[in-house]
Amino acid sequence: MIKILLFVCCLLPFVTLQASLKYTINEHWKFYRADGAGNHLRNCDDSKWESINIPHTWNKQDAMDDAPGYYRGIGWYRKWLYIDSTAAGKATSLYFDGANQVTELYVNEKLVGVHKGGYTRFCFDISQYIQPGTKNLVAVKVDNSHDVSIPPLTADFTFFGGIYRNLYLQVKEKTGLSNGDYASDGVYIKTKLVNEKKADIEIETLLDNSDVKRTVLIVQTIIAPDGKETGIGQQQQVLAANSFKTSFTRRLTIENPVLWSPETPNLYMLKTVVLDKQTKKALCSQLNTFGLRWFSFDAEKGFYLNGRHIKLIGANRHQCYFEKGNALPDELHIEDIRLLKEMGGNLLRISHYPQDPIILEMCDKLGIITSVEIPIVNEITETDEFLQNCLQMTTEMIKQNFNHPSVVIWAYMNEVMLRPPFADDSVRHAQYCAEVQRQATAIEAALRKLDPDRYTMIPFHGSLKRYEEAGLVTLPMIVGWNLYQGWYGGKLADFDSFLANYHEKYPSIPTLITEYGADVDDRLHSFQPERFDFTVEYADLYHEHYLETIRKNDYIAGATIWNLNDFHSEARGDAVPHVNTKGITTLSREVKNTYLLYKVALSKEPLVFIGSKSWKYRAGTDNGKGTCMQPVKIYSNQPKVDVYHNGKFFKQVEVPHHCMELELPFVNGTNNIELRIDNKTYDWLQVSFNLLSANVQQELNVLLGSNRYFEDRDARLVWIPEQPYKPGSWGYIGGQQLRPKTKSGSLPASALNILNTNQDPVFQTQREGLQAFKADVQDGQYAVYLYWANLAAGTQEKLVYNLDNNAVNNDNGQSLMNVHINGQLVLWRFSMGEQPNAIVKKVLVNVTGKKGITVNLESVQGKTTLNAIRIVKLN
Ligand code: GCB
Repeated sequence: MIKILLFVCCLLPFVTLQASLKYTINEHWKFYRADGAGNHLRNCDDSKWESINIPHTWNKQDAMDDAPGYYRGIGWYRKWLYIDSTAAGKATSLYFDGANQVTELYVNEKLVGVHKGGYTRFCFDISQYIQPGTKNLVAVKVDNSHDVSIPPLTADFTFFGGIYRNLYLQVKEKTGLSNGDYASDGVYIKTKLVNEKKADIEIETLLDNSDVKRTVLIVQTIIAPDGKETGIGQQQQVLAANSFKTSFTRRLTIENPVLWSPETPNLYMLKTVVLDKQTKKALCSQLNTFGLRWFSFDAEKGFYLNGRHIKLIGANRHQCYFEKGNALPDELHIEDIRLLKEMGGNLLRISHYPQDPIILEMCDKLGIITSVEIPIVNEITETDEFLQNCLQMTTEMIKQNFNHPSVVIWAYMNEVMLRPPFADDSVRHAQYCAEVQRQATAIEAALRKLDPDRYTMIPFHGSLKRYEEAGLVTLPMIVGWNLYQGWYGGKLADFDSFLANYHEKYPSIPTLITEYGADVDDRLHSFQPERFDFTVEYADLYHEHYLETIRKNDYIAGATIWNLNDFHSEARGDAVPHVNTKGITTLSREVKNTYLLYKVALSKEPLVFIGSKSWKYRAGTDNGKGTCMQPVKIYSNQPKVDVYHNGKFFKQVEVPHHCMELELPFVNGTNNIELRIDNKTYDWLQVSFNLLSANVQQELNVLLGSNRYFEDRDARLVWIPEQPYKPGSWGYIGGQQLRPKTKSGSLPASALNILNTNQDPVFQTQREGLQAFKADVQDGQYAVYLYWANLAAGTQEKLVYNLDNNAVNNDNGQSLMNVHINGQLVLWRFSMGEQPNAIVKKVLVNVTGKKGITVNLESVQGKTTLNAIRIVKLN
């Protein structure tokens, strides 16, 4: 051994680590969103094709527009790629970090290969197709059509098509580490046994040789987190001509290992250098990061890392971003992991598919524990082809991500029994369940074989019976629960009872809460929050309740909020159409109230925040004292906070469970709110308040049929909830709030996507059957704007994950009405039309004789309706 060490030490200084090149080739691509014969041929005229850079998706616009659906089909990419003459006699490949979802690669008109699946990496050897020293035609056909044999089949997220992650050119010697093992980098570092005293490691290395028979030396050095080389070893290997994935294993022990944990994310490195035995020339070199830790899940006590109990709390993440779809530059991926870390999160469920490699790199680096899963969502196809694709993704996921210390769980089949397709046919249903179980058993076996040192998990939705029927409950090592009691149905306390019952029945299965969340459009507020109103205040209540339950029950090993970020889900309506807004940050990652709640609860630093940070424009009626009392949320992990209002001490408040609500007397105009402890300012917010006198002076914006406030940030104005008319004031006369009916109740607002507006909530509530809206304004000239949208239009797709909250058809037929303002007919036989279109009618009104404004609605057919009204004084 000493001899070997001496030899290696003498040898390494002469080794250059540039034996292989790998760099992105993302620029100067031509793109065409359609199929076409001959697109891979030299003579194809691509001069009119779009010029784009990768990462790229072709759906970033149509996934957000008003037309239902988005393009799911073929797109072509072409590029003339210069490959240097030094690539002659080497192994050249193209390495894709991800393209959705079937990719065909052509080089110089020849088909090189096909890859199926939109979320894992893949690599094609193009050595025999290229001409080094010249430009080579690379043409890539990508297809994101629905394909019954490729998961995901359906899901609550948009399947953006395109080459949406980095694409690399790799040039290596013909002999070296293999990239042909499911696009892994050919080195698997297995941390077989780790404790405080030692770590037993097994390194499996795979070598390719597309050359003549060769003898190589593989020199592997461990570099400790402090930069010192701790273990060095060398092995000689004879590689037959044209031999691939030749495997050899080396075992070693690291004494007194420096452990990896969320607080101390220490990383080791393994440096592998492959040398030609005779010439001593370095053929290949590579650095692999790994970490040393041990962990276990206990069904009663939760999660242990390095022998220490840790409550795991974090979030799920989807990979999309505002106006970018899923095509993100690295820095935006990195920012998400930073956001989670800064919140105090220590767990990331990488849902529902493997993500960009930088995600796990950042989790390793920042100390976030992770679970990664393959994208089987909601359902399966009962074929072997489907299962084979699932198994291929399983293998890719594990092999490509094997060395990350942050990964502790491999998962699959998210909510696979959500809506089994043959629920009404017991025989067929039993067959489907049996097939789900067969496929799950095969995937579970593959996971355990490929990686015996990590846990497996299946995330279920809140119906234990369905998973019992499919025989899935005792199959994985951990059961994940996606629970939405108090959102899709029931009440908040049902979360606690559901889990307690489950745990009593299956006390020996470790439990994670893999999802829980409530939608929030952070432009919406309510002082009477209720489920499905999309307000900040309801989501606050929801998360405050869930967080407390999760923290106080040890058998709940941990939980991941659904979701770290709002994400695209094209078929959704709701307050922000095409977006699932359960994020604790928005699509462009502005933090919501709920993010602040977790940050305060999880952080060890003293923190104090004013809630509703983004609610900068408020309005309300004068209480006769020149103020309007409205609540403000305060988050703090300190027991007492001093509140200052417009520079004056207002009150000292106690914050018992990280948050409290304070009624503050808002004045007209600027309201500076400041939070101090011991005279040190911790947080500060400026709110502009529109104090409405009982009889409107300047403007009035009222949402009819609604208890919500809505902030129009473009116009910097606030919509307020309706009230009944009182003389000397304003309000509706007659009618009732429209509450769209669902199977099990009703909704506070319509979930329809309102066409031709991005202020959907203004149109999504309605008062029906009303006789009038009256405002006792002073004399003068006014613009009166009347808002409508047909909320009975039945165009919204029914969403499976909405459970019983899809509105049932409430079409009462067309309504026709006449509208009079101050006795004058302004709209005759007015109809809202068949679509839920945003309609705004503007009428100028002169008010004289102290008569105020009265809008009368008279039914010609069906019920009268009005969605919102805005009155603005012109002079
Ligand atoms: C779930 C699904 C997730 C959905 C989420 C929701 O249970 O696993 O994909 O996005 O619910 O928001 O409904």
